[in-house]
Amino acid sequence: MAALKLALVVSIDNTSFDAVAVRGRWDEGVRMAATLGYDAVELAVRDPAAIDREAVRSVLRESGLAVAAIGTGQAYLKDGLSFTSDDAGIRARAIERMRAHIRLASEFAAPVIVGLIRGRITRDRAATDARFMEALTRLLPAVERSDVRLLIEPINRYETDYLNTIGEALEIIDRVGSARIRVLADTFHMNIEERSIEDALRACGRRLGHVHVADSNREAPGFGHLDFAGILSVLDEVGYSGFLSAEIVPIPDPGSAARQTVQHLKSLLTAVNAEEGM
Ligand code: LER
Ligand code: MN
Repeated sequence: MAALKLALVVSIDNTSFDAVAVRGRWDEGVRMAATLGYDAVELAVRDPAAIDREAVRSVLRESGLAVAAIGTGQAYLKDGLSFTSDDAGIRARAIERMRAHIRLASEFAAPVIVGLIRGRITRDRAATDARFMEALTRLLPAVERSDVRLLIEPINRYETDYLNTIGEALEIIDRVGSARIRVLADTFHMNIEERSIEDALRACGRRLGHVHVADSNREAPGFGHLDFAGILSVLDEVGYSGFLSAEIVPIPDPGSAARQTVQHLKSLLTAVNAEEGM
């Protein structure tokens, strides 16, 4: 089994998004992740212009953690920015904001997530696809210059009506035709939307760029009924060697949820490795 690395989502701002175990005291969150044995943090950033980069850099250096990805959902949730809005001004501001996220990501050698900021279906599906494709195409030069990747994340139907499945994201990725755009597979959303989580992961193949882990109820892995042993074994099959980033609700509390994730996934990884060695 390729050495998968564990990351914990930490929000710099005090977000209202519920599946972030650590919000507010982000520096304590980073230190906690390091203590619990995580390899990295995924930083949720509303606006890169509003964060103290030096402080982030110094806490990361001190804790020895990498940045697994930069999340951008708060630019949509808090600031209403969207690539597919009917309002051309909002679309332009969403692209500008994403350029700032790309610059930040490049400083931390991390990919950038295109999640809720893709927006919802406006007018019709074809018009929405065209707007989304335009945003991605306009961002490509910055992506290439900065040597980062964009990660398109399928999100379940209760949060958006646009791009719910891995197949829909792969179709867009193939249409853009750049190896710098990959898919982000989130086990919580996949449990709602996919016919088979394993088959959807197989369909990604090399286009799989990042993985969010949460159980069926969005609690830490092992607290619901997803088959993480099966998921890890398919990730191995497709040659995925990136991060498993815990995007989980803080139940029963942030520390316990974060600890449970490490314990559950590490014990499964040990079991998969032992089986392979047999
Ligand atoms: C983000 O990674 C996500 O999974 C969504 O549910 C909300 O942004
Ligand atoms: Mn996610």
